[in-house]
Amino acid sequence: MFDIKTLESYQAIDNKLYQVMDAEGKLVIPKWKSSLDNEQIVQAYRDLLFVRTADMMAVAYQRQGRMFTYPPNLGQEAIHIAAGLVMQEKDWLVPAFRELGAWLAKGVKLSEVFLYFRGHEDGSRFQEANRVLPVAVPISSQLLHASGLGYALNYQGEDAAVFAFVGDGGTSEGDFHEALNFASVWDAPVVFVIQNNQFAISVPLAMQTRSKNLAVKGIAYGMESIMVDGNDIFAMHDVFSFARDYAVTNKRPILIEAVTYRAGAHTTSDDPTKYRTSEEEEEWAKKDPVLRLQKWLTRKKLWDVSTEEELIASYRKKIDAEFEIAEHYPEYNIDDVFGYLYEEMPDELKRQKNDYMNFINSSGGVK
Ligand SMILES: Cc1ncc(C[n+]2csc(CCOP(=O)(O)OP(=O)(O)O)c2C)c(N)n1
Ligand SMILES: [Mg+2]
Repeated sequence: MFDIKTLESYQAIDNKLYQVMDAEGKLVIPKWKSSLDNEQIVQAYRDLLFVRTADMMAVAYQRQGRMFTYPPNLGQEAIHIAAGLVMQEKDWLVPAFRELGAWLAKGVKLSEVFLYFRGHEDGSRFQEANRVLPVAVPISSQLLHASGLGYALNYQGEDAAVFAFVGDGGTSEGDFHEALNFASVWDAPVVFVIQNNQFAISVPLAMQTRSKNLAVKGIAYGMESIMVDGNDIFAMHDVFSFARDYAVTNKRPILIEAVTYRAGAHTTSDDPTKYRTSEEEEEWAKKDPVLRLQKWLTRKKLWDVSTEEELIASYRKKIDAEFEIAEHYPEYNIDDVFGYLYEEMPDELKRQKNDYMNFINSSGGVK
């Protein structure tokens, strides 16, 4: 079991990485036992396949001109599914914009995700999800909200945690440091998760920081921190389970660096061949989180790979149906885009609205 002693033996300052199974799906910690039973692990694998399929289809919808933009999750899914297994209903999820599996686990509908990336603000008005903030595009701004939520949980005497996500690039923003400092000083139960996917658009990690790793940044704020293999769902699940318990019991924040790789483009507007090599991509493909769990399950005779094609075909149908909902959702009212900010619209905003109306008229109604 992962406990405080385990945490102490994986000091970020020593550059230690917590890993349970290697790229071949073989255990690197002898006698390790999961706190999940076999059925839960198989379900986690199915969930990994589902989000991977949905993610890849989202890219395809965008390529078909049916969605404006999309940030692929490819290669990072184990982090999200592991978080989904640990987060409880009363916990808050504070996302950045690349955590599809975690959003779905919290009850966000796939149709809402598609609606959001089709540019409709109702995609952030979750019908069934509890305690999830909307996607935050301004990098790291969400972490301040997370620390505030953690403070509020304490103030209201609730035993719950906040799961807050940020990217490696986000750790260079002032908001990251302010949020960590605030959470530590005010004992906010926030599980900060850095998804270190090695890139901030085209900026590689080596140009982002001179720190040994990103987990060490927590030390300066006096909080526990740990570096984990983000492509190892068992390692992520162990650490998330510990971190939630630690945050709620001790009313303390904790910092997790999940080391992974953004196997896809930054968004559908990006071309990674301009700034990284195919050799690097191939090296990381060998560490793929879905394949890794598949290998573990197959070795344990818990999974039959020959059933996968049919399963994925059934997922594709479900995902298409969710997309149809988003595609046929009522158009938004243009007045709502401009109308909420001021009691009386200032001239500059009137001008912008006018320009926009002219654009729509000239584009044949395309917003
Ligand atoms: C404050 C701010 N600056 C710049 C941008 C433009 N931008 C969007 S994503 C991104 C890179 C983010 O990298 P990282 O934090 O590593 O997250 P990742 O995209 O890798 O998940 C940048 C610079 C932004 N959205 N907000
Ligand atoms: Mg990144």
